[in-house]
Amino acid sequence: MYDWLNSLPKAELHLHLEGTLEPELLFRLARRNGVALPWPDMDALRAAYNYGNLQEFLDLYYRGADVLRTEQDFYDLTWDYLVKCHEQNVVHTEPFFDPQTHTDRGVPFKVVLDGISQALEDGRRKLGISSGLILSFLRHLPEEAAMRTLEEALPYRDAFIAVGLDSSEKGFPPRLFQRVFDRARAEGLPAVAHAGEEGPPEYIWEALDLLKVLRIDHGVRAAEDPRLMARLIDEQIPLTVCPLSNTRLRVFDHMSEHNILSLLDAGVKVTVNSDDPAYFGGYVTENFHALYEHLGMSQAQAQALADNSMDARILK
Ligand code: ES4
Ligand code: ZN
Repeated sequence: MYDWLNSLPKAELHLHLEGTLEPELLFRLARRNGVALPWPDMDALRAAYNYGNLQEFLDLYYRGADVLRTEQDFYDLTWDYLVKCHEQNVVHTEPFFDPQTHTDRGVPFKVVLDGISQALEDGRRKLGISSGLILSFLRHLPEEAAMRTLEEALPYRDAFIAVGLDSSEKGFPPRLFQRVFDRARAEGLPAVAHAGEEGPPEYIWEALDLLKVLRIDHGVRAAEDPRLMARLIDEQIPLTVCPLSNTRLRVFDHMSEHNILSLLDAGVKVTVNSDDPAYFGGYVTENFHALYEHLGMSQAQAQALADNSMDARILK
């Protein structure tokens, strides 16, 4: 079954490039850049991959990203991910990057963007993987900081297909970012947003009605709100679900309790994605395989999930 799932052509629509930083590359870049790490070795780092919630993960994820300094670092990070896509028959990807994680440490926006963009271009040329980059704002920082980031990005407008919203969810509702998303839309940039991962269904309503998103990232808590479920089904709004992420961050205590197949069977346009694969124990195929192992996903359901991912692309 693993090989069959691996061979399915699929798109990945919820992937943080900073979350593809594998321990081997993290240590290699730390050495290359002379960055001191709080972990003595890779085993100690892997032992820290044990989170009680989203915030505990994010603290480690932002610490890890500190080794990314040069254009070559961002190229290497992105290229390694694309090779993984190639191995798993991910034929299209729409990855996120978080510019503020880097610009706030003094790494110039253009250094980050050029490294990523060059790798995506090589992915198209050498691996045949189509892609479109999503610029994501950190919601734990003020809206003004997101607005400055957008202004800094607009000279490179054509390097992006959309804007997104991520980081700590609870206490940072989508409504706080309405003006930034209005500005992005005025520039012709569509939007997606993380909502309903740890936050309530109300945040999903806000993402749809105020930020006017095309897709919801995660969105699994929509199941708590029947009116919202009816809307998602009626309008076929895609949810980019990340099963291994949800269990590692304790959104569900065990994969056997995950609601993705219930959502699929109810008619919601759900997709399978890896979120931060280096930190959550697997890339897209491993996420599909976990659904087979723990939820008894059928081949027809797997095919429907893969077809949904191709349909839900922003870049067609
Ligand atoms: C994230 Cl799993 C998750 N949730 C919200 N923001 C994120 N950034 C990277 N991974
Ligand atoms: Zn995410």
